[in-house]
Amino acid sequence: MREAINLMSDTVTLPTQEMLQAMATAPLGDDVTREDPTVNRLEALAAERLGKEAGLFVASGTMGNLVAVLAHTQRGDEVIMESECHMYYYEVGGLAAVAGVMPRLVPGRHGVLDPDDVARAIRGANIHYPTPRLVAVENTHNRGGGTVTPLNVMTAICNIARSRGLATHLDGARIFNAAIALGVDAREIARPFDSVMFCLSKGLSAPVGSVLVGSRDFIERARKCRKLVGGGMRQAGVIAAAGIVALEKMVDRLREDHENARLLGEGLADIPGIGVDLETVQTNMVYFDVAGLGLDTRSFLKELAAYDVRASERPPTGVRMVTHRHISRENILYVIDVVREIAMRHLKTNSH
Ligand code: TLP
Repeated sequence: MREAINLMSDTVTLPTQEMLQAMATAPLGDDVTREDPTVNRLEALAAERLGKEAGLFVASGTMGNLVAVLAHTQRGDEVIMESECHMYYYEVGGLAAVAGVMPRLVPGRHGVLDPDDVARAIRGANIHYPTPRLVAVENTHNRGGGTVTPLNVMTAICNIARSRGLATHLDGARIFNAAIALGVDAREIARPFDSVMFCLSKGLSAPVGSVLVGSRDFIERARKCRKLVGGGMRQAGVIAAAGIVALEKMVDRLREDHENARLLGEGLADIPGIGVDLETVQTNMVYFDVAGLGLDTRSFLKELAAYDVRASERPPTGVRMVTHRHISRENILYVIDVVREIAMRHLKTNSH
């Protein structure tokens, strides 16, 4: 039987042999008292790679974003963010439930914010208003299609925020995908932001973990916030060891995932009844719509599963496919064939 092709997310990637080896031999200590040499090494490496003073290893991207918000804000403050961003959409309402902040949503274009809209969303001082404290940007933008915000746009947003006294945070879960797409060092993307969170456990293939980076002062506060949410891990070097390999060895290969996503997007765009906006296929994601086949997301995914292909749902009629290390060019060609077969079947049925 053919092995299942799992395009649900790049989070499904398994650790490499080199990671497992590093995990087995990593020097360990108690990280709550900063005595885990492997965690310390990962945090320093992450800070250096993103051009910031310090880093903090966290259990997940969700925890990294939450800890950043906790460290930047006080309860009742307002945080300006894109309407479809992950922090608002997929993080269990932690912004409200834990940090007690008010999200102020600004619609972007495929997830990319217009700096003028951000400027308009920042309110002046008024006895009636919450205090605007933070602007959060997501690059690459997940629900936007894995889209990339250009450097000049990020700089403009951060300059506006700073001039109005607000801090800036980047949800850079996939910052290295953005760096490859923009053809720049990830430091350039991180530069204008006060804090950046990025994930080791997505395309970079580490089994667990994300890193939050920023100034020494900010990370000091964030460390306390991490403890508050139960994220003080002990011999965490056993997982940080894989993160070091992820950063040192796994970044350049993300290029392949982008090429495969492009191949997939173009292949799907050619199939009648499948709607793909190729403009949004910029990194390792392909979003498409199956309404043209007279199907909803659930029934399409069921048919896809019969061919051992998995993808994630964006109901009512949307589907997301994410390319990663376990997806080959040959897999992509197979998936395009399968989708064509499903489409032909339905277009024929519909025309009867
Ligand atoms: N995204 C996941 C989940 O939404 C399922 C995915 O499959 O894409 N920021 C961004 C932009 C993300 O895409 C994600 C995860 C996170 C933060 C949160 O990271 P984790 O899953 O480690 O908490």
